[in-house]
This record gives sequence, C-alpha cells and structure tokens, in this order.
Amino acid sequence: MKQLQKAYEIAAERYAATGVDTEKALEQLRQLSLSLHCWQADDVTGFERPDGTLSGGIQATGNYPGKARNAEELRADIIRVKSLLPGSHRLSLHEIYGDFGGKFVDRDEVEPAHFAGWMEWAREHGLKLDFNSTSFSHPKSGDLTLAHPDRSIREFWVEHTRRCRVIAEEMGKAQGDPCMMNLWVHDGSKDATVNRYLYRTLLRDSLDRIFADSLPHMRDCIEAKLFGIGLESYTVGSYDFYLGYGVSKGKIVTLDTGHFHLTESVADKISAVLLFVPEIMLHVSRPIRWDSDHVVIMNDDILELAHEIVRANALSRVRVGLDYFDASINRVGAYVIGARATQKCFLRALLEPLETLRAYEGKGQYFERLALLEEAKALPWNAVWDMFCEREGVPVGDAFIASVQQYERDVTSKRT
Ligand code: RNT
Ligand code: ZN
Repeated sequence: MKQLQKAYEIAAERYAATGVDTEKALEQLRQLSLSLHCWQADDVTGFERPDGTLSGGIQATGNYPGKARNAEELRADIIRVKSLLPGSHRLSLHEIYGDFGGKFVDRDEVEPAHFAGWMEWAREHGLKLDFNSTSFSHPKSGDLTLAHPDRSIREFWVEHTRRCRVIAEEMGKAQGDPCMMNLWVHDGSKDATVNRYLYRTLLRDSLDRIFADSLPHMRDCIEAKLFGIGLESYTVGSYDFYLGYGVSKGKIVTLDTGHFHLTESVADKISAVLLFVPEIMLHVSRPIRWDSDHVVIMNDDILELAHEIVRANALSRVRVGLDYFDASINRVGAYVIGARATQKCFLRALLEPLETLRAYEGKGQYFERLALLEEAKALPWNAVWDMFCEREGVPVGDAFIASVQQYERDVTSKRT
C-alpha cells in the first residue's frame, strides 16, 4: 500500500503540473459503467436450444473448456468478473439467454416473464440490465429477417423485436433506469444482389413498425455493420442506412469498433454523429483483419476512441458496451482483460492535459501540441489506475490472474 500510495502521489503531482486533476479523473472513471456482454461466457450460444449453433454471419472460434452451460453458470461467471473490475457495471443480455425452464419458447412468444429471474438476480447484485433482440441462430434466420421479402418471415421477426422492446421496457422500469435495447440483424447477401433498394426499403418499414410504440423506460439502439461471414457482398443494415435512420428518427446509433473498414477511424465518428443523434452506444471489440471479435486490449484504436469522447465532453452521451467473444482462452479472464483495458483507455483519456494542448492549438503552436501529445503517452497513468483498483477493492495490477486461475480450478474446469 505504501509504495502504491507514494507512486500515486508522485503521479498526481506530475499530472497537476500539466493542469490535470487526477482525483477528478478518478471520479469520472468511477462513474463510467460498462455494459458487459453476457455472450463472452458461452460463445454466443444462449439457452434456447440444448444444441444451439451460432449463425448470422458471426463466429466464435476456439474450444477452451469451461464455458457456461446454463443461466446459473453464466451468472456465477459474471459475479466473478464483476469482483475483478473496479467501478459498477451493467449486464447486456440477448433474448436467447432467457429463463425458458427447459421448454422451447419461440422468438415470437418470448415475454418479460422469461427474464424475471434475471431481473431479480440483477437487483440482488446491483447490476442494471441492457437487452438485445436476437435474429441469428434460428431456423428462420436465413440470410434475411426483418428485410425478408416473404411477409410471414418478416412478420415473425417484427413480432420478436417488438416483444424484445417490451421486455427491455420492463427491465428499465424494474431498475429505475432506462434499459438500452440494441437491435442488430445480420440481413445480407453472400453474392451480388440486384435488390439492394428493395431490402433496405423492407428493413426501414419493419423498423418503423417495431418502433411504433413509444416506451419510456427503454432506449432503442441500432447497429450497422460492414459484412458478415457468408454474407460478404451486401449488408442491408449498413452504416449509411442506420445513420440515416437514426438521424431521421432520433434513435441511438451503435458503433461497433469491428464493423468498419479496418483503416476507417471510429474515433473520428464521435464528434460527427453526436451532433445529430441523441446518444451513441459503443460495442467495443477488436477486429483482426476482419470483424473477428478478439478480446479488447489497450490499443491505439480504443485509446483514440476514448480520447475523442472525452475531448467532446460526451461521457454522458456515450454508452460503453463490450462486444467480443473469444472461445480460445479462459472466458472469465477474457472478460476481465477486455473490460479493464477499456477502462484504462478511458482513464488515459481523462488524464490528457487537454487545456494545455488546446492553448497550444489556439495559438498555432503545433510543434508544442505534438510534443505534449507524445509526452502525455508516458505520463504515469498506471499509478493512477493502480490507485483506482486499490480504492475500489479489486486486485491491483496482474493480481487478477491468480483469481481467474483459482476460479478455473474450483469452478470452470469442472464443467465438462
Ligand atoms: C455482430 C454484432 C452484434 C453481435 C451481438 C452478439 O456483428 O456485433 O452486436 O456481436 O449481438
Ligand atoms: Zn456489436
């Protein structure tokens, strides 16, 4: 403790010299809740069918032992993860994670009652819930759902998504805080299509019907992407499509960091998009060559994203959800690495000597601006991070590794 305290005091002094208040940064970081994705625990399988396989252009690769096989196991994993993260966080559920009691409940039959157990559990553990409709991994998923030219298939998915909004509304009401409901559908085409306009018209019309009722305790978020596996040539819900929809209807746009061309900057979108939509939902992920959903680490992409949010003074208008699924390593560990990396990126952004940088920029002192940006990278942010963990009563530094290993020995290694 003494060393940690000393290191923090030295760091605080150095930051103060650049005009940054570390205590203020820590307070802001404490307020930043991540929306933890439930699906890293079980490779996006869910509990709808015993033999559920993942479809919809997304894929989890690896077969590391110990994935959660039911709600009880998933809840236990999340509780362990939570104990290793500073701050207080939310949990994002997909519809296929309902408590279906061993009975098959089709997507157009799902009800808030199927999530009563989750709501009770969440309340007990001080977690707030977010929600997602699920278009994938179903016999009616195919290549098209909400944009399907067959009216009955489209109806099925409209009904599903409307029901999901009602579930989100109940969650929001129960927790006294709006539930963010994310809508992503994989609709697209493997090869050249001559019906781009038709499918997008159908998707727009389906969305209009889904969003017809205004529900005060939930918020709609709409997520675009570039392409899916097996759906490489065309995505109905492209970025342009959802940005247009979101701007015209006042919906929250979800930016998944894996859903753009790899040289496109998601960070640069923050200040543009926030001028025209109420809020942004992030899906923090790590694409390697494609939308591979690797575990998030502190890389330039996420650092730049966090910096842009802080520079835009937009922490209150950006929701930070995680979205990755690596089945090749310890899954509880994967959560902790990605969540802590995201928090560290935000901490570094909060510690940026912004006033000084802006003063330089205002006076056209671009050498000085660049020099300080470079120096800022090496300021002792890690001592501030350690202090954050210490104060929050969670393992400091790599001490969380032992806790994940212990949990593996006691719990996940016994799941066969
Ligand atoms: C898929 C989207 C979507 C999913 C989750 C499971 O490319 O990113 O957000 O990852 O809904
Ligand atoms: Zn996503």
